[in-house]
Amino acid sequence: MDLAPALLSGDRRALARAISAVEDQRPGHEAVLAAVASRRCGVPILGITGSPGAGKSTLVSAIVDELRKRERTVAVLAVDPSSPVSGGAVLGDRVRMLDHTDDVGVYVRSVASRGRVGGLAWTTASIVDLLDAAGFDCVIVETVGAGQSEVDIAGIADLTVVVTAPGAGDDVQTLKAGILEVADVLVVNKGDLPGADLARRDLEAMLSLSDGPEVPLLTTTATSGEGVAGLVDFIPSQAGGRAAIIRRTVAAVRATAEHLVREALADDAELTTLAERVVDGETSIDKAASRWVSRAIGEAGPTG
Ligand SMILES: Nc1nc2c(ncn2[C@@H]2O[C@H](COP(=O)(O)OP(=O)(O)OP(=O)(O)O)[C@@H](O)[C@H]2O)c(=O)[nH]1
Ligand SMILES: [Mg+2]
Repeated sequence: MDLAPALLSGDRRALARAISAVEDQRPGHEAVLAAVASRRCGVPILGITGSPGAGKSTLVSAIVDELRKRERTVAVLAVDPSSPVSGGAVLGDRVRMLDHTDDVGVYVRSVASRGRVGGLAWTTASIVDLLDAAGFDCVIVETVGAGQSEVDIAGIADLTVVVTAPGAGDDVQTLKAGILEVADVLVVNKGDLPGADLARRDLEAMLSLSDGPEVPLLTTTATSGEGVAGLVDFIPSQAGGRAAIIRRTVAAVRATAEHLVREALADDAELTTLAERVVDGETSIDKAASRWVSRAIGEAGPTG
């Protein structure tokens, strides 16, 4: 089967196979990406990140419900940090998404975040391209906010939503590390729990200290859907076209380059020799490091 035309005509099995091909970097994946490239329209990408257990998946499900009420189709990509196998989705995610399995306007897929500990798989942006070309009105990417992933998702997403919830001890404290800078919208989920007001006040206090742009702060109860319509209102209603595609392609090229360089650097045969030269006073650590990196970049792949 020729994957690209089938995918473009709405064939879900072709889409699933194309995603697997990209995820595993199988032969032919570049051809599929090239074949669908002109059919991308820069659909709005919603990034959902935040504390483990904050209710991200439940919130995604509620957002899907709301989008469907508005007659918009949606693809959900759950980037699973724990599963080493593609499709070995978080069981919970699957169960919560079962509501949508009969709906052709909803597509749910999990991918593993291999190679980027706690972060996004470096192939995520290309998978988003496939979903964009497959004709969904909106793509949601859920990722656990650990390490680099907030930063990664902000590169790909048009709207980055950082989710926290009361009751998880020092949740709000852990949000401090870099996450406020990437949030376009902050959400206190589990608004039905007693600690929600306190969590909100903590975040307000934190936001008042930051000198970045003003970030809307919403409260949701994902389990009942309360507050979710207000969040969905922030999702752009139109595809962003070329500019949106370029923005996320920047993230894709960056992630792929990092991957290539990291792989090249993993071969440290020359490193011991360089270290010896540093120890013998023939060169400095800085010079040795930049030499090692230049060699890695030189060897990291085809040019063109
Ligand atoms: N009370 C209450 N519980 C909620 C709410 N939203 C989610 N939960 C519960 O919180 C737990 C975690 O929800 P998930 O949606 O799996 O959270 P998550 O952030 O996706 O979790 P990970 O992907 O494992 O990081 C589940 O038991 C949910 O039922 C809410 O609004 N109120
Ligand atoms: Mg989840």
